[in-house]
Amino acid sequence: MKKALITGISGQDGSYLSEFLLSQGYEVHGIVRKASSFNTPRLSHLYVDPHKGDVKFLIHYGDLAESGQMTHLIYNLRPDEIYHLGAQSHVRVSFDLPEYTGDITGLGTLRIMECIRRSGIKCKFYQASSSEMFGAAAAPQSETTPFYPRSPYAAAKVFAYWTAINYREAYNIFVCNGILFNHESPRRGETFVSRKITRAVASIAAGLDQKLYLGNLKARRDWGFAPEYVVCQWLMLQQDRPGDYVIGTGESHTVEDFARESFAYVGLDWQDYVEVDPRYFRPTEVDHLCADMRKARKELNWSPKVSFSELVKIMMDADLRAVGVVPPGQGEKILKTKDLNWIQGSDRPGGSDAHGSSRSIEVTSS
Ligand code: NAP
Ligand code: F7E
Repeated sequence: MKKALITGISGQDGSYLSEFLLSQGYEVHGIVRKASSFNTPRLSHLYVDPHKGDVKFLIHYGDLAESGQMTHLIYNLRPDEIYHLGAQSHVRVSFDLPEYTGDITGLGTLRIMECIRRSGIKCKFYQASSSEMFGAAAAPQSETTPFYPRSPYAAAKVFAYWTAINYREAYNIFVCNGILFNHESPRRGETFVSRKITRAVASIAAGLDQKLYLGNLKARRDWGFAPEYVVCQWLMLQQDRPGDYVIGTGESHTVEDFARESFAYVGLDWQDYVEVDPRYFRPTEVDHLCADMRKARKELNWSPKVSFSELVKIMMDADLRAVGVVPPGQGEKILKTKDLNWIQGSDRPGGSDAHGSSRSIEVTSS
């Protein structure tokens, strides 16, 4: 049985990737930060009390700022594959916490690469690189487009990208960079613009709110559906040779488009509700990201099945249910047609509860 270790397992991608790997018969280990409050709502449905035996999903405490625990874990677990998804991943926040972002998002990768090298174990490594690294480079962006980072987050990811490649070349470690464009879902963090919009529209539709305040409405992003993207992370590590891949849909839309589609889904006009608050502007913005993902199409035989307007409907249905409104249901129907039956949360195809559970995961010592 293959063993995988996931950093950032409590995040959007980590939770979907766990479910996908479990469906493939893996034993899945993940690292979570110690918090004083409940920080694993995306994982609670996967948790099985280790006392029950034959458990395939195990959580360990760790922090990307601390290499001791990571070395201990990697050396003792000897995973076949490491998916490094942990990061301070919010671009706007990185302008306020540049040093912290550099430490966790940039140096965090170096720490894990060093753990692998020094522990001497043979494992494959996935680095969660980002389209943000392209920054001001003209769209569409491919694996050969030069990077032009426009935030501390993007600069940290460029450092991590090259660090990963250096360890591949210097120490012959199987390392892949997935250069993923924006991917969203009902599990997306609530301060990223897609989820901020769908949650606000659901609240407004439920009569709980009146306005949605946003920043730059003109920024264009290539938005895809997160469960499809974690499959690519796995696919990269199943290839005969390591490589770096751009993953996206090849279509871009503005923030305004996202708001328009979301409000229209519940029969509202976005212009009646959206106001611009310049406090959400960024010191330097990334205007246009759009993937040229021909390499992934050819080598991984992958292409996305969920379109932009389908993504909006899937997220809207989930957020409407979360505030107790029966949704139009188009998103839930779409989800059933996309071969994503490995999703286990309440946002699974055919599931209809609000996402999340209040069951805490109790971490045992590792
Ligand atoms: P996310 O939801 O923000 O999850 C980030 C994860 O990293 C969380 O589990 C978080 O733990 C963990 N983390 C943060 N700081 C940590 C620390 N000091 N030590 C250990 N863990 C820490 O991000 P995501 O959307 O799943 O994205 C996964 C990865 O892909 C990230 O590296 C992100 O930068 C990258 N990426 C994302 C996208 C996208 O559109 N989603 C696109 C390209 C690249 P807590 O739950 O405790 O905060
Ligand atoms: O912003 C604009 C904002 O924060 C998208 C991360 O997963 O994807 C994500 O980074 C756009 C930007 O994502 C608001 O200025 C307008 O132009 O949802 P976002 P991001 O910055 O693209 C990349 C690929 C990653 O790697 C990152 O980890 O939307 N925008 N108004 C707003 N953005 C936010 N957050 N909030 C607003 O009110």
